Amino acid sequence: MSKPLRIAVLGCGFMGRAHSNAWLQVNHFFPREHTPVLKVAVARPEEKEKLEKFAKAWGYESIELDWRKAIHRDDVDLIDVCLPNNMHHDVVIEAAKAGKMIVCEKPLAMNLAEGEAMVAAVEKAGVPNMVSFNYRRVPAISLAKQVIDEGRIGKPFHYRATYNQDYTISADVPQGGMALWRLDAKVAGSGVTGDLLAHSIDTAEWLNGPIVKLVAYTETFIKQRKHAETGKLEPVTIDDACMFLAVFANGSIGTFESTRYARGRKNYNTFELNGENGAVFFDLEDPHILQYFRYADPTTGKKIEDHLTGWQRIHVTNFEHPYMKNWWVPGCTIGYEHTFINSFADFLASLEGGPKFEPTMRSALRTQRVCECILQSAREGRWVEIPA
Ligand code: SOE
Repeated sequence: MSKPLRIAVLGCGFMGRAHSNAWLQVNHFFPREHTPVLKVAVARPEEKEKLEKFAKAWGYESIELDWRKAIHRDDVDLIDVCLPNNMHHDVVIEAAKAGKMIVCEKPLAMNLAEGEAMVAAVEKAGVPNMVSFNYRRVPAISLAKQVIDEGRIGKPFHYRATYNQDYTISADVPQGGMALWRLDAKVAGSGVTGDLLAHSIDTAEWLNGPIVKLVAYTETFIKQRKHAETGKLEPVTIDDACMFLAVFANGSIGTFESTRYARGRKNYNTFELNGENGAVFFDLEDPHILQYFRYADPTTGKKIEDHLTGWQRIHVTNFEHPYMKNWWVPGCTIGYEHTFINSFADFLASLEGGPKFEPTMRSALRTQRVCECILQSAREGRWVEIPA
């Protein structure tokens, strides 16, 4: 029996669009009991015109310029937070008090203290919640998880991650405003650490278990940028680039690199895990491919005698691959927006007695903690142990 799930999406930017599309599409591909209804689109009064266009484009029933009012509407069941990071805390706490289900964009919060308060509020209210670390639901990344859990990699030695982009190289790029709030520490909390490395950490700990200690270095290449709101040249206080070394609880060691100054790299989110029996490699700029190197049989641990041993490029589009039987026929690829659809499909299934959805806000708090330790390590120039 179909059950309407009435949604308020807060924010009408890049993520507002990605989430609206996913709510509209999810039941076409993953039939669920809940039917998402785009009830109300919400933004600030200054964005009224943009919001009206957004609401029309995606078929929202109404708009609202006061987020508190939207949260307390009786005809809304779920609050979907697609707002800049400095809004997450207040909105999530209010939504939890109102007893609403919550979807929140990453990173969870501006900092650990905010994240802790948010988790306490949602757990006290007992409301279903999720944080949108959408890359877990790239089929090739889900397949990497399956390959690792099947023991095909064996004892892990090295984890290597990058998340590189190049859109802030020009000194003329301003900071702040609706388009570039990610460059303004007062709104974003941090730079590449919270924005990009949060993705890499969520993936790494999901695949390879917890990081126990790390040492980090950050750099801000351009020290002053014009602020889009004030028009004045202001200090840049985000990290433009961050690198860290990590030790995992399973004994493997890792390197992580993230920057917005890697000329030529647009969304170069990669990882490689090298173990005793095999290895996996993934690159988001080539998202349908999982590379797998098979060295030893996972059950016997014996080297596979084969003169064709080498890296396999697996085109992750077959029915037996994660999520793919709900999409097209083998060989037909899916893209960025589908990672959000796959996520909402799993979230709805979890409301209907399916497996518990991960990551919840509690799990995303762990990523927030690692980010906090990275920034602390970079500030203090030393190794930092990460509390479990
Ligand atoms: C930054 O450019 C950004 O849009 C991130 O905020 C997203 O989380 C990432 O997936 C793509 O890049």
